[in-house]
Amino acid sequence: MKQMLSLYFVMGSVDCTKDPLAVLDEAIEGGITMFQFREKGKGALKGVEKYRLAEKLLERCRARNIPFIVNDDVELAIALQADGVHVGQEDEAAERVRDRIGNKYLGVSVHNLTEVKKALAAHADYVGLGPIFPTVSKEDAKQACGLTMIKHIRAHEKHVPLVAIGGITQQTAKPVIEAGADGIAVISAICRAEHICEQTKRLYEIVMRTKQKG
Ligand code: TZP
Ligand code: MG
Repeated sequence: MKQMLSLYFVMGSVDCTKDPLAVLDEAIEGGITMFQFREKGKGALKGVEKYRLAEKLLERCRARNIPFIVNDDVELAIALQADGVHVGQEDEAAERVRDRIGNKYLGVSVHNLTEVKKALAAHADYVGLGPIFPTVSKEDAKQACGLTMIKHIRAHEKHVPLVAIGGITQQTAKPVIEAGADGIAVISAICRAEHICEQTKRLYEIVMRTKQKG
């Protein structure tokens, strides 16, 4: 799990300025280790259109052995036979999701140590902590928690698989890993890059190099 979290790409059609399939292809080519389909925000696809896009993105991930996680839509994850589900604190309770998805991966968004402990009690496979820094990609994002929250959680929960999210860039990936995260989850650092594949490769190298040192 900690290996898979290294470079976790999160994306939906709203985040892309070009064809999401092309964006995902380039990101996979660049070395992402996990993918989350997060179809959210203004203009997000719904119903059958959402399903069709998910299906195509899943196919790309399957071909390259990249775990495919669905954000906050248990029905979709089950229908697609996706690899897992990611839920936030305001979504369906993690315990219930765990019951519904059996042994698929379960990720839970957290903001503090109490929420980490709750997620672990609900048998989450990993937690996503954030926003670490201010983000442009989530309308209802809470206040940035900074690197100190990563350190705080790591000091109390030494083994929890933890991916950091929110405003992480090529400049901040290294300190985030040094603070104790097992990986970085990014939207805009990849989606808004001019050369997606090259940018992804750079992020991958920074994460891997920093993890090796730790
Ligand atoms: N959850 C907390 S911050 C965030 C989510 C989904 C958005 C991350 O996007 P970016 O562009 O990498 O800051
Ligand atoms: Mg959610």
